Amino acid sequence: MPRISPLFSPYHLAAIDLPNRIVMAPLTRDRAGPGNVPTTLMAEYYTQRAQAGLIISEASQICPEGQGYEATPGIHSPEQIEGWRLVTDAVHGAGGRMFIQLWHVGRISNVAFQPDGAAPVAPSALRANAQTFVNGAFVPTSEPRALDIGEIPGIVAQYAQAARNAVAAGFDGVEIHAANGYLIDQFLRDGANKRTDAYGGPIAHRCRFLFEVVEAVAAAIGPERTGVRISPTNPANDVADSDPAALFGAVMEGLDARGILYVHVVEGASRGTLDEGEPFDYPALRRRFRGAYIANNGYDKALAEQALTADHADLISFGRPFIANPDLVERLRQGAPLNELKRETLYGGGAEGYTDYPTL
Ligand code: 8OZ
Repeated sequence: MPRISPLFSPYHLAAIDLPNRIVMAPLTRDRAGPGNVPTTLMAEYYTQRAQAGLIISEASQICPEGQGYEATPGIHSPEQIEGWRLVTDAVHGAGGRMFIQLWHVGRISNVAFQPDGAAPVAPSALRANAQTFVNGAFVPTSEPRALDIGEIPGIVAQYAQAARNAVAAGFDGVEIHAANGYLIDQFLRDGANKRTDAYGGPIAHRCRFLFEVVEAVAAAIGPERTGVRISPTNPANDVADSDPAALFGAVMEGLDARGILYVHVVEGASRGTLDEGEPFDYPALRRRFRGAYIANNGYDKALAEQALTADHADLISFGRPFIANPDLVERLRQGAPLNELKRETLYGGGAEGYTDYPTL
């Protein structure tokens, strides 16, 4: 009998039946239309990839202040909800399932994106040594201002409203972006969060913002439709922490207590490989959480099969391979070679390097 790859065994993600263990990772492509509204071209791109067990959308800002890069889609205006409806209808029509990634960039922004050219917001007034993407070019981030404690409930409420908007737009669930040095990650880490109030200092305080967001989103649309993405050792966007093992141990326990659907873990340094970044005990993280564990970063077919067989993960997400291979699922099934990624068309532009990668 031919061996059946563990990548192709079905999985019950709560009430959502996945035909395989292959997840399309969230991927920023900067192709939203005017008003940061999703387009029919975006619907075509995602629909080409609908064989994935689950698609997670590119990061999508929950409010105007949450934007940090050009032409990233939002999920806060009626036009954006309508635009996403085109996408989810097309993906569902092709037999797929899709979550949206909810994003607030915090200090990884530029005054060019902020209402009235104001300073971006962050836990503390510390500029990140990082770049954003404005008018087709990379530019430094702007100096942020520290959020007043009285502003925090309003941002938590924006996450909850974005989650309701996502359901109205036809998404099957949401992934809260708590990774890669954006607002929630800025609160989590002591390198970026110097607050002395209830949202800074000890680990329990630094986790407070994340847990409030998770509770608000879960109350709005259900914990069984709520996932969270974290990146314990990713130094991207200038975040660092003095004790990532203790911090993310507490994060996992708090997420477990709130009964959410999954945790999606960027293992290592993003845009890198599994062995880049600080060594970290990911299995110890997984043991603290009873929901699904989605592993990400630099997996190929062999590594993914190993991780599933060893019960390291329930699902594996693929990023760069999905950009260059609309039929990645079929290619993995056949063990076929993969197309090369074209870096020059990653961010911005139209169909070229987006919807024109060849299938087998
Ligand atoms: C690449 C370029 C811009 C944004 C992330 C949302 O790292 C991103 C992102 C990636 O999570």
